[in-house]
Amino acid sequence: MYAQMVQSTGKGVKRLEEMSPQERAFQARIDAGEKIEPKDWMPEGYRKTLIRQISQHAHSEVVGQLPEGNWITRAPTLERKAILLAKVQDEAGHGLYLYAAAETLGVSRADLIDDLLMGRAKYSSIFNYPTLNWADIGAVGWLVDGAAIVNQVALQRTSYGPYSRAMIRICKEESFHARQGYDLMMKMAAGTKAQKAMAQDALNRLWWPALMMFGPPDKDSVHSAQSMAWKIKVMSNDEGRQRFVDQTIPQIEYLGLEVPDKAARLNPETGHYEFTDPDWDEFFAVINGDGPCNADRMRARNKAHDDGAWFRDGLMAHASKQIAAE
Ligand code: FAQ
Repeated sequence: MYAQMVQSTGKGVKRLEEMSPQERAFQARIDAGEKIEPKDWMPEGYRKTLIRQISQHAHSEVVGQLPEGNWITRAPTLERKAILLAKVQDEAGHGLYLYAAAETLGVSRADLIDDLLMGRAKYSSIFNYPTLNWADIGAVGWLVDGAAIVNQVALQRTSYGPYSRAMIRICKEESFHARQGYDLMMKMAAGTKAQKAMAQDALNRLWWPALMMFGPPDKDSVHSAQSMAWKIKVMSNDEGRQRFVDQTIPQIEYLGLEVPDKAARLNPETGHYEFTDPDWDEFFAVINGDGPCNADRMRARNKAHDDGAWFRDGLMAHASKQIAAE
């Protein structure tokens, strides 16, 4: 089913002979590894693709606060609560850097947020899964931030200057997120039988959605070819997924947990793990609004936005008074 959907929207790369002289000069700058800055000329498709990707990334950071935010009041110790609070706050900050980077492309943050709240914009599929037990908080930091880092480290080399600079800063903070997640998993895996079972359960449930974070298989990816030619993306979806699996399976073994994919095997010739694909029909259902928590997430974001109206109004009133007094 999903293959049909992808074929109907699939796109290739614009060939050199189809480009205007201006587009060719732009492509030459990209090929030479130059960064593109907000005031530079850019093809409309480049601008639109960046707005789509950066804003979806920003929405993911903001919606991504919800599954973990849900556990702040239930963190088992003061130390864990302080760590989780700091992490969730960091995600809000990442959203802000990314909205600011998108705004350099001539869109307004208010419009982008409106797109999210009205269900017109996507955010990462992973945040439509629930966090059911305390070990999920460890697994989110370890697996979700871990997968995000694999992608974001590559995105530090993206061709658009403001996005690349935002990624450099975000990656520093994400490394702390992943480490605190793994630290929590180490405690749970080395704890009582019940704690170890919670850790395994969290891993079993989040493994497949974490693999989906990298997007559909390369052969079905709509945007990859053009985005990679423009170096908006510097790594393919399958490459990212492979890197993540290669780094994570040894970490699972170190924890003494079982790899959820019973067929996963290290291929000694390639040095890479062979692994089972996640259920791509489930992935497309989730990104099209039909995942376990899509409705909850949208309700929570809309409520937070409505509840914050008085604060935005106050800021605007204060700013108008200051302008009037100048
Ligand atoms: N979820 O043609 P492609 C984080 C959509 S990190 C939802 O392959 P593309 C940190 C895609 O938009 C997570 N939708 O797409 C954190 C397109 O639909 P469209 C966020 C997905 O863009 C941790 C369609 O499928 N990171 O939040 C997903 O070339 C913990 C076809 O796919 C980023 O956003 C998905 N997983 O490659 C926060 C990184 N995958 O737009 C809080 C930047 C694909 O045409 C707590 N983004 N789609 O309607 C990227 O690198 C790329 O956008 C990919 C997808 C690799 C995600």
